[in-house]
Amino acid sequence: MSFAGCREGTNRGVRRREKCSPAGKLTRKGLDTMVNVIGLGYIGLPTALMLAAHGVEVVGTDCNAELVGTLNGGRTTFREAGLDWLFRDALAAGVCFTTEYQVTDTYIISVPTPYDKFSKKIDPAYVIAAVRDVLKAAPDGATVVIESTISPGTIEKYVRPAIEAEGRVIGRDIFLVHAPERIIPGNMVYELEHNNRTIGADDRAVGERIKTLYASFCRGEIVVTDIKTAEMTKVVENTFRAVNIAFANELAKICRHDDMDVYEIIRICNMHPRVNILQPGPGVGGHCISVDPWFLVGDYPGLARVINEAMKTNDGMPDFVLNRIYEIMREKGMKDVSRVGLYGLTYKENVDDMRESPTLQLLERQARHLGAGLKVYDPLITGDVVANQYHDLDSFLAAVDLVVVMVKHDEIRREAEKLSDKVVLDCQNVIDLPGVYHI
Ligand code: SAJ
Repeated sequence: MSFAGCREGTNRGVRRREKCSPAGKLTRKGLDTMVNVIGLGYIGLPTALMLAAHGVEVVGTDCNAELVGTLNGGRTTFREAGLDWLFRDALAAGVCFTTEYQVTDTYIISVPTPYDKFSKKIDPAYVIAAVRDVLKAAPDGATVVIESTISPGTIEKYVRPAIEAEGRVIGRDIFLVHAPERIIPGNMVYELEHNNRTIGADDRAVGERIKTLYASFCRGEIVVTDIKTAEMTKVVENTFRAVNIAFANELAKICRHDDMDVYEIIRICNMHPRVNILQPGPGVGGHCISVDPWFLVGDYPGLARVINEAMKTNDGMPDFVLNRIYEIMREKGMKDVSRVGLYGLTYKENVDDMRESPTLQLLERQARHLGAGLKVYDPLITGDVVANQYHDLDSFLAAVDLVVVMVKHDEIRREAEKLSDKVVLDCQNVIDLPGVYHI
């Protein structure tokens, strides 16, 4: 299911509150508001459901009619622990989904923010289009909350001018807030409820009002600050993690060079009270850690040097894995690439999200060298997305001699014994069998 945001001119119309709102269901928490959540993807949907399940009147809007139809048909659009339960609670509480923008006083925009791979800058088109569409519905006095991850200065550079161009005065007609999301795929529902949050607002009172709204479900501490600080904290959090992972990946390369055990070294170092190194892996995927730090490189190319190198290190990992495959095949006298299988297609374990996945990056690198034929399997990807893809573990294993563990899904940890007669390159350090190779 695509969560692509809507660009210009896709506004499906404006709808008045009463048509979509269930009678008698206002605010157990005393919040006299209806929230229109715009963009029902990985962030917008859980947020809309969480608000609704906690007594806030919510209408979810998305330009993708198929997605809206699926939700209205009583099905969620992606797999996530606890999401289906939350969905049931929210439906019982009266949440509804539409392609139309609502007339209300609070909007939460959570549309995607892709980045331009060449310039490394954010592409704010979806956010701007959503803001423009919201303004067609929003009455004077409404608050527009941007949840989408944006680079520092995006609101100043693009969102404020978009609002002013419509003749609306910020701080009088429209109030702006940035409330960046922080939830981790795989544990979203729990983290939505328990993580601390940041609210950036021009106006303290507006920030406090939005804080009260999020506090309807969020048990963490909610800090109110200014918009630019909120924008920056979000990107810095993901950059910190990206740089830490890059450090681990660089250590893996150093240790490989002199045949040292990087995992043991990191384990021991992390016993120091002030050291906390993350784990090396076959690359960094997802739409956050592998993307957001580039915003800083794109905007501050002369200053963001460490970040730039870290991102290049992470981006180089699929090539490093390809090289390890080549080394192992040579060592074992293996010649047939079609007997090599990649386990895992998603960007990390136990999610069905393939955005920027290291396996897809690796396959692309291989294709660029005119290579092909690697077999691929992922228990969470049911559709056919790449060539030579398998849909069950046993037939995948029967077709390969060398298994490359790219993703540590629960399945492979459970079924590790099935790899005992294979050559294994374990890029995730989860297979405890003799003779296993590592990155
Ligand atoms: N990875 C490693 N080594 C590690 C940890 C992760 O190689 O030790 C890889 C993963 O395999 C994956 C990638 O990094 O390919 C990113 O995965 P992740 O689990 O680190 O993070 P995301 O992208 O799923 O979610 C992050 C989270 N940010 C932080 O922890 C600072 C989450 O809280 C954010 O809300 C999310 O980005 C976001 O939407 O920005």
